[in-house]
Amino acid sequence: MQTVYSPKHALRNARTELYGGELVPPFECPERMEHVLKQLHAVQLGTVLPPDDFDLAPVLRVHDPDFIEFLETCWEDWRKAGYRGEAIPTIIPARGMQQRIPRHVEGRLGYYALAMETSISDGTWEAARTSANVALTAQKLIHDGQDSAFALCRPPGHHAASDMFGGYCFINNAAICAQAFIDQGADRVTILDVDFHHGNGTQTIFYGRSDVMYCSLHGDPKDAFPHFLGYADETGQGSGHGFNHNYPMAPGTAYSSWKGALVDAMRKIADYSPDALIVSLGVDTFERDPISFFRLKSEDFKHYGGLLSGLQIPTLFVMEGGYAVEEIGINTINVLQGFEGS
Ligand code: SP5
Ligand code: ZN
Repeated sequence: MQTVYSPKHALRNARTELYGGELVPPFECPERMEHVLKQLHAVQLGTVLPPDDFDLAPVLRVHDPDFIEFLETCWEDWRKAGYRGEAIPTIIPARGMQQRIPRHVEGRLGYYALAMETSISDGTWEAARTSANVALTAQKLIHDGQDSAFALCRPPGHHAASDMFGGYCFINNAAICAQAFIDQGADRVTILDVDFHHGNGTQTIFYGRSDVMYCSLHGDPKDAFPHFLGYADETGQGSGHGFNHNYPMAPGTAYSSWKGALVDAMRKIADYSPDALIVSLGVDTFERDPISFFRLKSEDFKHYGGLLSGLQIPTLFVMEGGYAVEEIGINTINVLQGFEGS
C-alpha cells in the first residue's frame, strides 16, 4: 500500500492545549508522525509519496468559504490585535445568543470554534492545507485504480465541520475525500470512523445525505469528547435518514465488544455496497492512550485491519487521532498490515 505524507505537518506545532484548567503541551504533536513513519519503513509497507498541490476547490466543496478565510487569516489578525499567546477562544455564541459573525478576531475565533482545547498558532493554516492535499493525493490513487492507500494526515480532520474547528482538527480530510469521490462519479461512499472520538464534523457534513454513509465507533458522548454529538439515536435527517450509524461504547470497552460493533457496521456497509470506503483511522482506542478509555491491544489493530479487507471495497485510510506516542506507529501500521494480510 502506498502512503502519502508531507513533512510540512510539522508547521502545526502549537505550544498550548487547554487541558484540565492548565495550558499543557498538545497531545496532538509533530512527534506522532515520526513514529508512524519509522514503523512504516520498518515493515516496508510500501512507497511514500509527497502530496500534489490541489487548489482549495475540493476543500470548498465541503467547507464554508468564510471559515476557510478565517483559518487563513486568524493568526495574523490575532497578532495584530496585540495578543502575545496562541489564539484560544474566550467566548462562543452559546444558547440564546446571536449567530452573527463579529468583526474582532476574538469574536470570529469564538464563532468558528467548537472546542477550546485547540489553540491556533503560526503555521497552523499551512499545515492544515497540506494535510488536505495529502488526503486528496491518496484519494486520487484510489480513483486511479489502487485498491488501497494511506493518507498520513496531520493535523487530523474528523471533528472539523463545514464552519467549525476544534478537537485538534481544522479541515475535514475524510469529508473532502468523500466529496471528491462523489464529484468524480461515485454513487455511494462510506466513511467508517474508528477513532476513539465521535467524528462530529463528518457526521454533520453528511447528515442530510444518502450518498455518503457515516458509521462511527466511539466513546459514549455522555463520558467522552465531543460530548454533544454521537448518540445512537442520531440516524440521519431527510434523505439522509438511515445513513448515519453511531456505536457509542462505555468506559473500559475491550476488543471483543468493540469488534462486535465493527462487525455490525461492516454488515451495514456491505448492504450499502459503496464504490469506496474511507476509514477515519484513529488509534486512540489503544489501552494506554492518555486521553481515551477503550482497551484495544496492539495485536487487535492487526486483527480488525484483516476484517476490513474482507469487505473487498477500495479503501482509503485517513489518519486521525492516537496519542500514546510511543505506540502510535505500531498500532497504525498494524491496521494496514492486517488489511494487506501480512
Ligand atoms: C482527532 C482527535 O482524536 N481529537 C480528539 C480531541 C480531544 N480533545 C479533548 C480531550 C479532552 C480529554 N478529556 C478526558 C481526560 C481523561 N483523563
Ligand atoms: Zn480521537
